[in-house]
Amino acid sequence: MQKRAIAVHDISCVGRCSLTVALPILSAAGVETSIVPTALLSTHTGEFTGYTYLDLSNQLLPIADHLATLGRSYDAFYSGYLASGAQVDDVLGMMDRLCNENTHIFVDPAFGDHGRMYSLMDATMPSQMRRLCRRARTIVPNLTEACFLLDEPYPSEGCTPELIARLTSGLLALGPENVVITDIAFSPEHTGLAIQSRHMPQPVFQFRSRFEGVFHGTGDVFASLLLAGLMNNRTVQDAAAMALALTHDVIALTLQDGQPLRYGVQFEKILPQLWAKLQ
Ligand code: PXL
Repeated sequence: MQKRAIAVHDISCVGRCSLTVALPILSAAGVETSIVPTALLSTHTGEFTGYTYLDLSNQLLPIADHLATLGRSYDAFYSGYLASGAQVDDVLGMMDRLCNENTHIFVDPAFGDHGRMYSLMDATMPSQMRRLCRRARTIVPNLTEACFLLDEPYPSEGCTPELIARLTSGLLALGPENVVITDIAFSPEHTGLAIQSRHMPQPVFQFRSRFEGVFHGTGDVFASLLLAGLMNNRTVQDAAAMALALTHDVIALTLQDGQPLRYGVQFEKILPQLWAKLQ
C-alpha cells in the first residue's frame, strides 16, 4: 500500500523551504502527501526584508476536523515551521484528530539557527516546541534548536562529543524514540549529524566535508529526505546517511550553478537519485 503523510509547515512562496521542499521530496519518494500551511509568507525570513506574513492558526483545527471526517489514517505526521508558540496547541489538536498509534510523528522544531531564533519567533517557541517533541517518535532539531529546547547555552566556540551526548540524551528524555541533531561539527572542515535512538547508549556521528556559506532551507531538505527514507522502511541511521549524502550533493550543485544563496538550494536536481536509491 502506498504510504501517506501529512505535512504541516509554512508556505514561503519564494526561497525553497518548508512545504515547497517537503511536498516535492516526499512525492518523489512515492509518498502521498497532504499539506496544511501554518502561515503564508512571500519569502522565507532569512535573507529577505519586506516579506508578507499571514498567520493561518485559525485554519488548522477546522481543516483537521474536516479531514478527520474522511476517515483516512496517516503513516506520518510531519510538522515544521510554525507561525507562533501558541500555534503548537493547534498542531497538538491536529495530532489528536489525525494520528493513530501507528502514525510516525516526525517533528522538525524549525525555529532558529546559528545560535539565534528566526526573525518572527516569539519567546514561548522553545517551551512550546518542547511539547511537540514530547509527542514525537522522531525529532530533527539543529544544534541551535537542541540547545534552546534544553535551556543549554549555544556552544559558539565549538562543541565537544560530551556536550552533544548530553543534548541527545536530554532530548531522548523528553520521550521520542529517535533524535537526530544536525549542524554538528568538531572541526571547521566537517559538518554532520548526531543520531541517538532509545536503545543506544551513546550517539553515533556522521560527517561530510563542510561548504563555506549559509544555505537556507537545507534543514528542511535534510529532514524531508530523512522522513522519505524512514517511510521507505530504512533504519534511522541508513535514512540519515542517505539524507546527509544527498543534502551535501545538493549544496555542491547549488554552488556550481552560482545562483544567489537566498533562493535556497537546488534540491530538484537530486530527486531522480532519491527515487533510484529508494528502489
Ligand atoms: O527553513 C526554515 C524556515 C521555514 N520557514 C520560514 C523561514 C525559515 C528560516 O528562516 O523563515 C518562513
